[in-house]
Amino acid sequence: MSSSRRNFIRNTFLAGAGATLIPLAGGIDASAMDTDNPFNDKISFKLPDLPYDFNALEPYIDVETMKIHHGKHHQAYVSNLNKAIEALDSFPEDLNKVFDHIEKYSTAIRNNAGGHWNHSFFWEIMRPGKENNMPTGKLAEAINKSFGSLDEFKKKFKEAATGQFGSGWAWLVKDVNGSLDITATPNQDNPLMSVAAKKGKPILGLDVWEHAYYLKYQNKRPDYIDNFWYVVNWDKVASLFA
Ligand code: MN3
Repeated sequence: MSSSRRNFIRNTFLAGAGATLIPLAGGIDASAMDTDNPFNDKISFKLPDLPYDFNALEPYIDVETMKIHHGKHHQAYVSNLNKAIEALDSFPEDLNKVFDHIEKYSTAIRNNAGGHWNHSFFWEIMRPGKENNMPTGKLAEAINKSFGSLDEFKKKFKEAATGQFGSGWAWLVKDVNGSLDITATPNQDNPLMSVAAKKGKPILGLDVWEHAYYLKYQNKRPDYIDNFWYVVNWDKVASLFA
């Protein structure tokens, strides 16, 4: 395949990753993109745009936090990932392939590939806040089946999110049997990684690093978690669950 053709596909893929996250969730097979070369020779990851304005999640998540979180923190994961893979001969464009064998990669790649994927995901599963924001349909049924009720689910998710010592993430995952489960991961790990204590497909995730909430909530992580429920994009979560 010519390099211009490959670049076209790569740029299309990256645009899609930011907009829908479907490629990140496992849709794209890098080997299908170029049969001669299962990996692409020069990969460069890019910061996706937010799917809404920086102030769109106010008052639950403040504009300053969003600007720094996206423009500085997420950008740093992208830049450091690009730096970490610079010397490698090849690197999969589909981060799912990296997460499947994360133990084979450096700590820098683990942290920054995780950071890039996790934040791209996080932006997508939020939207401008509203009262009585809750899941519907099959997702609501599955939550009730797995946790007893929405309130019980929120309680268990909050326990996981507050219980994550130091920096990390809380997740709602769909496991291999299609059941819902809650887990937490340290640093920028996620449940797609081979090393995860509980593996599954993330359908909801909450960043509980202090940089995600400290400007507005200081040490009150539980208040940040309570307010997160107003901005969850349940339609997106439902589409990831389906
Ligand atoms: Mn973060």
